[in-house]
Amino acid sequence: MSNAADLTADLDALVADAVERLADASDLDALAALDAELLGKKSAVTAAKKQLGGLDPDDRKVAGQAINAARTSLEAAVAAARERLAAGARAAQYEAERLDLSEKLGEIRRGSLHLNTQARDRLEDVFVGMGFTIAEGPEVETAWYNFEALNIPEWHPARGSFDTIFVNLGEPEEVMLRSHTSPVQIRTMENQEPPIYIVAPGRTFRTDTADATHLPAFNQIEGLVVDRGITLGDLSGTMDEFVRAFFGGEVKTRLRPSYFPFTEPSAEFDISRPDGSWLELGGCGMVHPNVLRNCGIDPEEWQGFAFGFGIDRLAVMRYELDDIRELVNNDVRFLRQF
Ligand code: FA5
Repeated sequence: MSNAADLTADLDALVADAVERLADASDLDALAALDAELLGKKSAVTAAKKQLGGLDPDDRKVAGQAINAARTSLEAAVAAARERLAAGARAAQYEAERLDLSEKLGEIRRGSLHLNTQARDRLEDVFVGMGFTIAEGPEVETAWYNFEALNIPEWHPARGSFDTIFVNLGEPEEVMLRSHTSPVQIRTMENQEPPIYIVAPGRTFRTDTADATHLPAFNQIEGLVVDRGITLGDLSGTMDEFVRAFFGGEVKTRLRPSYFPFTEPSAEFDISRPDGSWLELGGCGMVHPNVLRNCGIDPEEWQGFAFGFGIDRLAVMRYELDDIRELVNNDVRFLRQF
């Protein structure tokens, strides 16, 4: 080193060159190598410091300040480069680990309510619109509610026609899966003073073998009206109004004389299919005086009508299905159509 002025000029050039190389450094490894080269034990600034002793006192002071200034500039340039590269590395990491939470619009598939649920909702809407309220009862019933209170004593042959599934509880044939929704009539009349206008949709069970029109677990909707001066005309008018609201204008209806122990007179209620044939939808009739008496209601003062329809069969009609079993096969290709 010749003198302080030369040293200062050399250091300025070193700093200028270093700033450029640091700006070019492309990753943190390259930066670490430059850091060692510019500021480490074998660096130019360290070597210059070692030569200070050979200078006269005035030059030494000037040179010392120049070396310190160069070191400060180099340290600042290294720190700036490190910050730049670290920010870049963080951004690259964020990008690599980013989760794509946006929706893939092409793959959205919206589910829909099961046909039975749609039919049941619609039934409820139609009857609520006519002033009825919704009632419910348990799916496991006793012989009293499922049979006896409905005027079907133990010896009555009609018990056999219900193909009942019994539960192994209590006396033999005492507890059962309800074979119809009619027990809800009894539970309602026990708990509610007339006038009564209710419908009760729900699951029902029989030992029936599944075929095109039968399921062992199916759904019914019960209707019960108890009021003063109710006649067969009210029943027939309600049925007509219901069919008009549920199916629209095209469906024809007919009442066929029939027999149920809990109604007198009783009828079977049929609706016309598109091919002209008739489908039995359910039974109906005027509530039998014995049933009213069993619930503590005076048949001299109050009269009523009741009906019980198969909801699954209503769904078959409404959605024009060939086979009631389609409702429970759980074939999504079928269910997606609705
Ligand atoms: C009854 O269950 C009476 N409780 C109906 C009733 C209520 C009459 C109130 C009078 C007053 P029935 O056994 O006919 O009646 O059944 C009524 C309807 O349930 C049938 O018309 C049919 O639509 C439906 N149903 C009966 N068994 C099945 C089955 N296995 N699968 C699908 N639907 C069925």
